[in-house]
Amino acid sequence: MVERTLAIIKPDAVSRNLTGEIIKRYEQQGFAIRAMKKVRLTKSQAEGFYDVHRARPFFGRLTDFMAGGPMVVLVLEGEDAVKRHRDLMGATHPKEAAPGTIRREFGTDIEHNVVHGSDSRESAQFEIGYFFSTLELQF
Ligand code: IDP
Ligand code: MG
Repeated sequence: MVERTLAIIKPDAVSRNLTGEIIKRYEQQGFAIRAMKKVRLTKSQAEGFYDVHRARPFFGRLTDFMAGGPMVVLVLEGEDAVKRHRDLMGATHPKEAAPGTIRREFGTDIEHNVVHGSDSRESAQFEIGYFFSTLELQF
């Protein structure tokens, strides 16, 4: 089934000039980029995005990091996009991520793992709406 998912090139990757390298991989895997922009979140906007993790011990560090610099957010579309994108990203901890995945190749540690991807169709819908208006998703 053709579906959409949200990808984020996180602030660590943007500051390390990895944006182009990562976008190239999305395109090489056949995803259509339906929307894309560069944004910098406030602390409270980062907290809203990661609301499901509010009770976790790493929530403060995670949201400081995500608000710490600009990021690139994209809507990727394709067959089975949510899972295919998660497979391309690799496991949360870069050391546990499979060879060839984005996190394995570029991630530093569990807190600086270069990319985000929605983990279900439901979270994709919430996350896409968090960053993009209907008007920005019209093509
Ligand atoms: P995911 O990004 O692979 O979906 P989640 O469990 O949703 O992983 O966690 C969101 C983000 O929070 C991760 O990408 C990572 O940056 C950070 N994180 C997750 N677990 C830990 C942890 O145990 N310690 C520190 N940071 C964590
Ligand atoms: Mg997640």
